[in-house]
Amino acid sequence: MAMTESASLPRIVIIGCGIAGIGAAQCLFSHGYRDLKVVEATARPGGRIKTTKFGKGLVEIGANWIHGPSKQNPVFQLACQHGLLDAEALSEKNQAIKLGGHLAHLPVSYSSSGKVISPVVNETIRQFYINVLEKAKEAFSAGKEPCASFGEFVKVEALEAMQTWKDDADSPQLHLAVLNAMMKHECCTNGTHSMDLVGFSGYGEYETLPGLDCTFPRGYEGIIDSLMTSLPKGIFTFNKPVRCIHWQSTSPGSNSSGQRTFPVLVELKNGETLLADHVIVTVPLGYLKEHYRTFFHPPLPSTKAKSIEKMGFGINNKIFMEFEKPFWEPDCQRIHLVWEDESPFDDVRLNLQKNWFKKLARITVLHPSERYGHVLCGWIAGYEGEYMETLSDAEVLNTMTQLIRRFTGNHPCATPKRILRTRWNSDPYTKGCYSYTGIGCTGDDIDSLAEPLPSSQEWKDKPLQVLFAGEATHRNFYSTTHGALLSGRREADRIIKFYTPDSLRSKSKL
Ligand code: 6YU
Repeated sequence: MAMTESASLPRIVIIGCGIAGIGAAQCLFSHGYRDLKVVEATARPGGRIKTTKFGKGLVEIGANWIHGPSKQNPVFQLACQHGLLDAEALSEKNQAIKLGGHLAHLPVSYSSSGKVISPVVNETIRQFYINVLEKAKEAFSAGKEPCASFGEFVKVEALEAMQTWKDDADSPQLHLAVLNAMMKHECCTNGTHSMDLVGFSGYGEYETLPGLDCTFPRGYEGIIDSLMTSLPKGIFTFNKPVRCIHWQSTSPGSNSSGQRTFPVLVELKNGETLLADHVIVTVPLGYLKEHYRTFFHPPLPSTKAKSIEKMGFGINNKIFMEFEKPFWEPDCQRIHLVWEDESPFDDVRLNLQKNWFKKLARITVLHPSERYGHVLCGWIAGYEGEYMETLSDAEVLNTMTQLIRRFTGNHPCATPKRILRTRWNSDPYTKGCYSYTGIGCTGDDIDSLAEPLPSSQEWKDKPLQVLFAGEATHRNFYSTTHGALLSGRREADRIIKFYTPDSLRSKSKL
């Protein structure tokens, strides 16, 4: 139902100007809602979508790819509408590719003794991992939970598979070392310190869409700019962190239909206040984890608080490295660094100062070099990724130089001339990269996070007040931009549905 003149009453405040917040605003605006405000803590829109200059071109500080760029993906749809993708990404062929989350390209793997590892070992481990994922999916569909964590499940399967690796020319230890590097890579994908922290059941909730992951040639931020052009500039407020959301309130105020009371009062850090009928909270789970006890008054119901604690939110930082000349072949898409003496069965004692760089196992090559220059992106997850943020640029550059030189057998071109790294844990309004499903966490925890306040059963006596969007609230697409966008639209839709003709009539009598 489109909003009518008499229905222009509700005042809606959206907290957070990432893709979820902007998506919610756009949906409400297109349904005729005009009393909107998007309040953002930082100086810029986009949140975890952030593009910057490096090398010859642009690099992504936050989201990199459209995961599953095909018709069902709303970010892909928007990118197509606004002409933001190249011909290859738009091709039917690209959209039809189904990888189910597996690697599209076999990496070139270097070992810690400076040798290139045989592609046969890489392929054995890749096949092993594909089988593990299939088995996990089957178990999940059958409602089984063979292990508490996904990491444990991989290890149980590896114990069996190891018997066959003994027959290979390369040693079982090398296979385990390659698998260990693969697990570090999985930590990056999942934004976690260890796959042992990723709950088996929750992991099974994640759904992949068809399409070979693609990038934005002119930067991911293009999607944010495109979404914002359809909205009046006046609704956005920057540099205004919210301190607390007071709900179940009865604050007197006025709107287009005169004097009335508002059930929500939003308190900003600078002491200002905003009154609202509804607030859509889109702040990252990392922020909520740190602040949920004081961010809501009255406090959150205990079920929601427990879900916030159970869900995981971790680090997947990037270190961009620019080289004078490439040491990799022109068709190389990714490089893996394999420490030969490591295995997934090791009992690792953290020594961040000494060993942080050993977590960096995955490097992607930015293609094409005409656009980016000779740029690599190293990925580093978990506590090691957090520790890296505390070091100086010079220390990180120095360590990366030693690392790349060692693994490439002192290749003459293997010296980065410049680096740029992300520091998502140090961002006070994000506190990490994206969500994962922690141990004991199920899809119901994600739904509980998305549940509004008060819950729909109570709307007869108490109006709908606080709604929750953001990537961590999407049961099947958590951790992605499309999950975030869909969650913003879902909550906008909840408000739109709340205003049935009956409820509008009773509201205008207030
Ligand atoms: C994707 C990808 N990708 C890499 C890296 C990162 C992320 N993602 P926002 O945070 O954007 O907005 C909230 C706003 O709220 C923000 O502006 C705050 O400043 C503001 N705020 C906070 N507190 C406030 C307060 N008090 N007052 C006012 N405002 C406040 N996604 O699709 N492709 O390649 C990547 C990647 C390094 C950091 C990503 C990727 C995640 C997305 O970036 C992210 O989900 C959305 O941008 C979030 O939007 P939002 O609006 O919700 O929040 C099997 C299985 C496993 C599952 N995982 C597999 C999938 C892998 C995910 N991919 C990740 C990979 C990369 C590389």
